[in-house]
Amino acid sequence: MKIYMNGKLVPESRAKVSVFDHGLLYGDGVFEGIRAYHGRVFKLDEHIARLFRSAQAIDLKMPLTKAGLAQAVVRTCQANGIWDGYIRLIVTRGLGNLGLNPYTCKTPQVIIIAGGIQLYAEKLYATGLDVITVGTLRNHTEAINPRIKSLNYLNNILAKIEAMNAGCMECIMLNPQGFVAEASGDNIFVVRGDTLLTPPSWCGALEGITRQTVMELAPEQGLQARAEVLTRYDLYTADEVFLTGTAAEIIAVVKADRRIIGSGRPGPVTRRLERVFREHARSSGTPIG
Ligand code: PXG
Repeated sequence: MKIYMNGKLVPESRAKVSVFDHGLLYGDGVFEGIRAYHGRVFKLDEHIARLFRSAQAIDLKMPLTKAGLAQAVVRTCQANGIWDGYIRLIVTRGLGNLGLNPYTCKTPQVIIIAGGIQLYAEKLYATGLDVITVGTLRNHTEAINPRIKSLNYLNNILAKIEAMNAGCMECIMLNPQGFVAEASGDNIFVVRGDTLLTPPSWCGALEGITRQTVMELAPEQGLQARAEVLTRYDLYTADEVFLTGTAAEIIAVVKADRRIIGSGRPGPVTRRLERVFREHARSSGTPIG
């Protein structure tokens, strides 16, 4: 595998990061997870735009332009013969010293890994997920804003640990006010009749690219979609619940806190959106060439 590192494609064995990189020392950096479907990079410009916003939010100056970065992603896919795959785009604060001060780091490191993807087992799409709401609250928006897709994922990992130890693959995180925020690595939607509801970003949700795509596809399916404040009541009383994310795409949630949601099986709206999303993903995007 060839890894893109700061303008060069290097063999995996030489793709090394310094122990003084603040990405390692402090989780100081930002990233994106992107999919390639059928020889095209899905929503590349949207991912790059979000990465630049994340970088701006942590006062990290991107060392290349959006167009330059998009080209680097495509180049990395080409070099690895990627047709269907998963791309991890990482920007670390770069080399500094052992102190916190980010301004000792002169050059951000840009790393692109284009490889395969580990997905939820197909069976889970057929049965739906069983989730719990966890005690670990989503970061307060004025502590680490969840709109920043940063390398500091401990908040999500602590939530994931609770979920795994309770025998669940995913969990629902609440924000400090008790409102539903998102899952540990996916956004959440509630289906109520012909309406899709998802928490607004100020409730602690990442502005997910898959979430946005679902909201754009909804009207063609006769569905309304909007951001709304949600509580656990809304999960327990929903017709259907599903999660969205680059890796998961769309996956049903059929149980929350041991309570059965709707029919207890992936519902018709979720199944239709899964199909429509897959068709859309496989027929759009930036050609790898
Ligand atoms: N919320 C969070 C906290 C995420 O990390 C999403 C929502 C979905 O956003 P997109 O843009 O992908 O629709 C994510 C996605 C994993 C994993 O292995 C998931 C993500 C990042 C890293 C790993 O599940 N992010």
